[in-house]
Amino acid sequence: MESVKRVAVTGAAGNIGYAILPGIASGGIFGSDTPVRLQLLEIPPAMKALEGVCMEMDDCAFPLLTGLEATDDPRAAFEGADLVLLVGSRPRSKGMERNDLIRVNGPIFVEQGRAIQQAAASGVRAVVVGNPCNTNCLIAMRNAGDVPPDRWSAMTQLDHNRATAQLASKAGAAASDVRRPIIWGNHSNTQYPDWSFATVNGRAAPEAIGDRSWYENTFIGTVQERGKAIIEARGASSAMSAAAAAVQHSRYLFQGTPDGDWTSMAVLSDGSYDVPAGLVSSFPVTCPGDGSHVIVKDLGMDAFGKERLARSVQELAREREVVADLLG
Ligand code: NAX
Repeated sequence: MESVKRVAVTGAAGNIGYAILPGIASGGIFGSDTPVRLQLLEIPPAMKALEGVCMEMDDCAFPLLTGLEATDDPRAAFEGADLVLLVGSRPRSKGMERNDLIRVNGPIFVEQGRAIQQAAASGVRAVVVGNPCNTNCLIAMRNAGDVPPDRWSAMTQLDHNRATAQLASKAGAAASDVRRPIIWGNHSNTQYPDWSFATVNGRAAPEAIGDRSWYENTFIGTVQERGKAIIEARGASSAMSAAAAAVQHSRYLFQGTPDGDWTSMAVLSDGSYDVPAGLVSSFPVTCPGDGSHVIVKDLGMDAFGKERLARSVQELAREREVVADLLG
């Protein structure tokens, strides 16, 4: 048996929180030989619901779960954490603009960034799911001075999986036959889901599918707007698929991406692909499995792709301006 890993989850009584805990407690991130301790954070009005979630977790009797703690104090939740999943945030309410949401949620990530710096394990990795996740990640990172920026990422794995599923369905293939799609930019409807380097059963996706018009007029919009379509159909936002993606993103960090493949993650730009350094943008990344991620370099993007990415990056730059005073 490996040593116990401590995983903190914020917003643990929410939709995604409820769906993510079994995946973590059954070894989905660190593997089936590594016991985990869960440290769950909620706000005071949700503590009663969290109590119920903990009762259910007890009733699952997961063999790998060696501890379970519920708290409304961020420092207690992040104490000694090896991995922090920042899921909790306020949802967008009716009539709220994206900028309002950014302003409402920003302070949560200032406080939680500071608490991670103060309390988490020295090698902590933090994964931001709560929206707007790229900018929230930037805020938390900038308020956690001693935690190096390469320990942070925000989740575009769900978008990556949505792109994979759409390509597989169009090609009449299985999801496992599709490799190397890319999500570029912001986790918003300006993101650029890119098939240029994807393969289906080893064949270039544009060639295997052979329908550029479908790519430009259907695929990109379907992936960008998938979250909205789920809300319309289910009456609630994606939770199962988001939770599965967050477990997968974290597993890649700690166990590596598959050989010859990459995934998409929003990470601090180093200036690659003309994304200004200092923005948190989605890129193709590989993970060696030690908690780190490496941006895949020098892919030759075409003019269409560059223009799409630039549009999303402009949105990220505007979001950064909206929260400039929260960046520590
Ligand atoms: P819910 O509203 O069901 O749950 C959020 C939970 O966070 C609530 O229980 C709330 O009490 C808690 N919370 C609020 N403020 C908190 C704080 N300061 N500290 C700790 N907990 C706090 O939302 P849910 O459907 O679970 O979604 C959670 C977040 O994920 C949202 O911001 C959502 O937009 C975002 N998503 C991100 C995705 C991504 O791909 N990056 C996809 C799915 C999802 O939309």
